[in-house]
Parts: sequence; C-alpha cells; structure tokens
Amino acid sequence: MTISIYGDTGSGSFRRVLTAARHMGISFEHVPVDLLKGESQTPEFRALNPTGMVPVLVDGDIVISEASAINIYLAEKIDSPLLPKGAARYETLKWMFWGAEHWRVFSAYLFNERIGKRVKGIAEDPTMVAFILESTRTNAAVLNQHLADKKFIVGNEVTLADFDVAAPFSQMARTKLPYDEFPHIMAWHQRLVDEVPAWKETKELLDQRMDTAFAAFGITF
Ligand SMILES: N[C@@H](CCC(=O)N[C@@H](CS)C(=O)NCC(=O)O)C(=O)O
Repeated sequence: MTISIYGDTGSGSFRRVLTAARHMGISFEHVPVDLLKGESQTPEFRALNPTGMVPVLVDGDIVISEASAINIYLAEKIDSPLLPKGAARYETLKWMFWGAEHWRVFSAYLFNERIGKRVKGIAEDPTMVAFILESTRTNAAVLNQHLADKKFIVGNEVTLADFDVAAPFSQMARTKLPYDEFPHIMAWHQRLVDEVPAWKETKELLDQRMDTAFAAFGITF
C-alpha cells in the first residue's frame, strides 16, 4: 500500500513531514495541494482534514493530519531513531509539544501579519507584531539557553523535535523573525542544514515555491 502525503511544498508544516519521510527513506506519493488556489478548502480535501490544512497522510484506512502526529506515525512504522526510546522519547515529545504551543504559533501569526495581509493589501497591525516579537524573543531565550551545550534539541542525535522546532526558519527570510539575535539557535539550525541533507533539500523546494508564487502577486522578498 502506497502512503500518500498531501501538501504544498511552500508550506513549512508540510516541510516537517517531507523532511522526516525523506530522512527516514520512507517512500510515499506526494499529492500536491495548491494552497494559493484554495485547494485545501474544497469539500473533498475537508473530508480528509476538516481544518482545511496540510499536511495530511493517508495510509490505507488511516488518515492523519497535524505534521507532528504524521511524523510520529512514520517514525513508529520503521522504528526510527528520530523518535528515540526511553527518556529521550519523552524529551523529544516535550519539545514537539513546546514547539506547537510556544514557538511555531508566533511564527504563523507573523507570517499572517507580514505576508498573508500583504497579499490581501492590508497593512500589518503594529500592536500584534510587537506582541508576536516579544513572545518570540521570550521563548527564543529559553531555547537558546537549552541549546548552549547541545548539538541537537535532545542531544547528539537528530530527532523529530529538531524538525518541529526548526520549522519557522522555513519562512524566516520572509517574516524577519529575530532568531539571529540568538547565537546558539543559529548555530544549531546551521548544523541541521549541514548534517541533514533532507532539511536543506526541502528548504530549496520551499523557497522556489514561495518565490514563484509570490512573484505572481508582485511580491518579492
Ligand atoms: N498545526 C498544523 C498546522 C498546519 C498549517 O498551518 N498548514 C498551513 C500551511 S503551513 C495550511 O495548510 N493552511 C491552509 C490554507 O492556507 O488554506 C500542523 O502542524 O500540521
């Protein structure tokens, strides 16, 4: 049975899954969903994921949305060290949950303020942007301290937590997230780019897709 993964290569959430699947050598069919054409909002797609968001995985009768859940499913399927055993497993899960609740959410809001609104010709809201940047810096200080003596989020080996927490770097050139104020975060992300070929490849795909798509709106970054 072929695994199908629905997504748009311009999506940072799809990139988390694409990276993990490629890194684990799992074969799958990519079903393209063009977010700019609203293809995630059709009744057919919403039957798969009522939130109207990518990525979605279909493996026979199993349908999973939410990139972290998909990645856990894939890692368990092949018993991958991306989801380690014992205490490291819970450290991995802890950072995945932290990434969702305290980290990516602000990057998603900033994307909406600085890119989503620009596409619609709406000015960004300075109060909202100030709140997002303050929250980002508060949480970045925690991550920066955590990474001061670590190669990757959980230790010496890459785990799913790295892909989840690194995801906002996908749009950093466009959103201007202030991560460059945090040297240990920047050094960790560079290690990920240098040592995980799939992370680098999927960034190239994402940038290509974003640049082409936004050029159509007359937006360059
Ligand atoms: N919490 C979800 C977030 C997924 C998400 O935000 N997907 C965005 C693209 S990055 C999306 O599909 N948006 C739908 C749209 O723009 O219509 C996950 O981790 O998978």
